[in-house]
Amino acid sequence: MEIKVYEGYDLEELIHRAKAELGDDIKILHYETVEEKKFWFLRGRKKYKLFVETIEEEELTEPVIKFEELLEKVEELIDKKIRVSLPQIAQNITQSQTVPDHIDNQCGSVSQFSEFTGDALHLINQLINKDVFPEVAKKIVKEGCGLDIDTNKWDLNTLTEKEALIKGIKKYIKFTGAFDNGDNDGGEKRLKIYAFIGPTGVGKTTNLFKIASYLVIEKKKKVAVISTDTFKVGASHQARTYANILNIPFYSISESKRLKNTVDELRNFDFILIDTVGRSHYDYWRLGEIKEILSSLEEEINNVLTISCNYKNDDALEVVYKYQTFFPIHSIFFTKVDETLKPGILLNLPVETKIPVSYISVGQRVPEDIKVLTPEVIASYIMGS
Ligand SMILES: Nc1nc2c(ncn2[C@@H]2O[C@H](COP(=O)(O)OP(=O)(O)OP(=O)(O)O)[C@@H](O)[C@H]2O)c(=O)[nH]1
Ligand SMILES: [Mg+2]
Repeated sequence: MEIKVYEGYDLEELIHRAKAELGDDIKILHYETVEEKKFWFLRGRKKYKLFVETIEEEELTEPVIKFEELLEKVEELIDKKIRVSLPQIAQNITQSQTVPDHIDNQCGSVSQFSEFTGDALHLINQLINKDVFPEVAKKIVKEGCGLDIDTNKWDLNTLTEKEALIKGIKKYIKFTGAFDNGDNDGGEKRLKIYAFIGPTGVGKTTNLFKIASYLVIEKKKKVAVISTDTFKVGASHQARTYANILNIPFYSISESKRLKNTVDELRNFDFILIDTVGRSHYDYWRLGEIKEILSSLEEEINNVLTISCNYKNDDALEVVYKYQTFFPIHSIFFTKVDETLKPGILLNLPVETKIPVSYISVGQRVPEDIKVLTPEVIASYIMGS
């Protein structure tokens, strides 16, 4: 683009000149007048300055746009806009307490919150900020709501937001309680086997020994540990050291037959905790190997899927679904909650998969950094209190 200036005494003539020179498609930006005085006592003559924008050849030719490509781009932009602005929009709604018309019209997804008002909206917003899926947040918050007569919208009917959250958690999440739950109910004594499975480095071995410590030291249970992790260098040494400190039997086993025989020998124990080698959920071959070893046992095995809270929500869901195709999962054991500010995974995973949850690991210290999961514990971590 270039700007040309034409000067003369007749404006129309200047326009003609510009068109003759640059073609009919010129763009006139503006013109100004100046008075040209030769002597101070004479009236000056009016002179014009015409500013014209020249249009380049390329600009004139019509751009070739494929309709499908354009549509794809527009869809992409809308998608991006919705994703980026949802939490912000939720916040706006919270502040104004009502859904502004223009937002509702512009972005259909926002209307998913329009049935809520007041503290309920505030709580939904808080959950979304902790990376809770909007659908999960809505479901859970609704449990602690009643219909507000004035606005005909859902608002909290509990004293505090935390109470509402706990109500929703109780409705949608199942809790196994501690692994020795029900042991003192006078029922028949029975060997319980828990196998810790999950991706690499999530904290299976460390947390297995936290549980072992609790069962041995606090509950005076007879506990043995079997490690099927003969793959990782030093794994057996790490586990054996923990077992020695607790003074409990420890076995390192890589064949299904030996596992069966060892479990037969430990029949009079209260608990056998099995540590497995960490495997990627995409490594079907290796997951098949773990399955094969464990399936040699006739006894029921409670498979504890260990997942780190600093996993992305979608990745964690993928881990659960993939592991589920190999193992029936007794419970999800969350770890490393101390490594994230947004533990929405604590709600998303159990609500979406309907698998019960058991424990949460809150640091590296063995044995103290562990808690049995309850609705109150989850609510505290989500609310950051
Ligand atoms: N910050 C933090 N670190 C943890 C937690 N739980 C375990 N860890 C650490 O995570 C690291 C890996 O723990 P491991 O128990 O060896 O993990 P694993 O799942 O057995 O690993 P593989 O056997 O290699 O698959 C260790 O440094 C642990 O101390 C936790 O709750 N918080
Ligand atoms: Mg390990």
